[in-house]
Amino acid sequence: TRTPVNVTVTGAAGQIGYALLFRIASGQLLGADVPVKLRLLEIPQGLKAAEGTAMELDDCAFPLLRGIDITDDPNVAFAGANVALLVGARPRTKGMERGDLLEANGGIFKPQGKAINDHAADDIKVLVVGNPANTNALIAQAAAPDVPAERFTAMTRLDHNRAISQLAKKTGASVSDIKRLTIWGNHSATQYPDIFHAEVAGKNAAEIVNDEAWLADSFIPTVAKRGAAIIEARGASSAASAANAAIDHVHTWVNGTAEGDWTSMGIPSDGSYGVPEGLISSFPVTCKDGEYEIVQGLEINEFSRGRIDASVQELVEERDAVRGLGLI
Ligand code: NAX
Repeated sequence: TRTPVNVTVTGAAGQIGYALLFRIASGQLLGADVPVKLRLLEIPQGLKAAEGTAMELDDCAFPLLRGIDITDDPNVAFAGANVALLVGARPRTKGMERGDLLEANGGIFKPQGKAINDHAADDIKVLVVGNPANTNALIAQAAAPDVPAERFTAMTRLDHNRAISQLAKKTGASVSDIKRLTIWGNHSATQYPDIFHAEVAGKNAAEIVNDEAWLADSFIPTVAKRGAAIIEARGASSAASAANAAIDHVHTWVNGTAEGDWTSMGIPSDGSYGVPEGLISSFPVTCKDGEYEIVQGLEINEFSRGRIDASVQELVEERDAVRGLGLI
């Protein structure tokens, strides 16, 4: 019998946590034959609600779930962690400046990065969901110098999935016919969903669409502002779709991308495509044997170049701001 994989989830009592934990415990994160132990990290005010969720997890009698620990101590939560999903974050409240937001999140992600550094398992894989996800991942990574930098990733898979769905609608294809779509840059309104290398049932997506105005005025803003549209419609931010994307991100990272396809992940740049080394930016990646690799050699046209550069510039500014605050 396999040893259980330790999965730590922060912000476990939040709405994404509620949509995520049951899917992890049912085997959808790592596979139907992989037992898991859950570690739930919350702030003291969230502990009681997390206990309630744990009661419900018990009540599902998931055969793969081998235990649930709940704590408000990062050093306990990340002890022996193999997978860490960093969901809990400080949201931007009215009137909050970007500097304040970054500082408040630094107060969360720096100690969590250090706890991962000191206590996680050697094979730890980290996904940061909590916003600003890319820069929070950078803060955690910088606080974990003993962990290989590439183990810290940020979630752009929700954007990736949103873009696939929009492109399928536009072309009348099914989502499973869409391949090789890319989200570049920051998980923010500046992100760039790129269809120039994407395929719709084996044909180039940009050629099929053949409508630059639709790309610029409809597709890109629809994908980039989808989070706001969900809040407007639902009265609450994306939760089940965000949890689904977190499941997809880790599942793909661990189990690999399909032959001929790739996915999008926020990862530390190695300088590819002119993205400054070390920035955590979204790239097209293939995954195999638990590791990812940036898809190389894609031709970047002028339309794409400007948009990638703009999003990367925002990441540079966020990095410089957290550097100025002494967070990295
Ligand atoms: P909620 O406010 O429902 O839940 C957040 C939870 O985190 C709360 O229970 C809170 O007590 C807990 N928390 C806060 N600080 C913590 C800490 N230091 N340690 C442990 N737990 C802590 O937010 P939810 O809707 O679940 O969203 C969570 C995060 O995901 C937000 O930052 C949100 O902006 C971000 N998102 C990121 C997305 C992405 O694509 N990368 C999309 C969805 C989502 O907007």
